[in-house]
Amino acid sequence: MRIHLINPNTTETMTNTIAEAARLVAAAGTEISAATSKSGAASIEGHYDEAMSVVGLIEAIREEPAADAYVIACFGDPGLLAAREFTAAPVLGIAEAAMHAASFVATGFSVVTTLERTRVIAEHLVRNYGMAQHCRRVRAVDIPVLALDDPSSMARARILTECEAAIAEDKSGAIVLGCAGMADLTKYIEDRLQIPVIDGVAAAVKFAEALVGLGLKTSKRGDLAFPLPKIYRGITAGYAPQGEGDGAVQLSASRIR
Ligand code: 2AL
Repeated sequence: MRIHLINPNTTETMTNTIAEAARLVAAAGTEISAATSKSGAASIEGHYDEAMSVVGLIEAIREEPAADAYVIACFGDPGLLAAREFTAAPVLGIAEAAMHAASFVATGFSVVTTLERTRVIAEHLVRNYGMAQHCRRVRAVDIPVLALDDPSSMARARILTECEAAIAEDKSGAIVLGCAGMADLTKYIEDRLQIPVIDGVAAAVKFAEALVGLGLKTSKRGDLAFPLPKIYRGITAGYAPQGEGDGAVQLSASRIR
């Protein structure tokens, strides 16, 4: 099977980190392809960044209609339900996948994310996903996404300290890493703290493999049915759904490039 990973931000180096984390856990028969969004923000850290990322995300799915499943590799899970409307293949968000995985291995978990403003987005997801009973707290280290890789940000040490606080203060039994750019930190933190540390990229890949293995597709009954064909105006004109296609809806031929 092939799982197509989409980094909905436009930073290629981050896509490489994400793809590496995915390939480390993928089963022998699973091929991981990875794409960086062609439009939108260099990092997604707020509601506006998220909204602007959705067209690039849909474009990335449209370009790979043959994938067996898709993973949206950004912790805000931007455009998750829109993507599920657009294709019949399973679509996994990394926040959703990580929180569910954490709830299987601990009665309570903490999320450790990047910026303070991003913390609110994660809190909204906790509630939307029905995870409020399992998530004890969402914490932020106040490091921008693109600074995670910069040694001067001391990201590793600061994230580790926040995870220690989650264990001591929140009494959490597991940690959910709240950014796709933290995908390479799982082992580092787990080795030091000896509790389950969940990277959503890895969790989403394994859940995607399970769903494909079960032969499950996204339901096309009700609100996740393919988008209705209709007129779209302005800069979205090229994204007007034309009706059902081969796994994904056909977009208008006048698509703006
Ligand atoms: C993210 C992420 O995973 N990628 C990105 O650009 N922003 N999320 C976050 N919580 O900082």
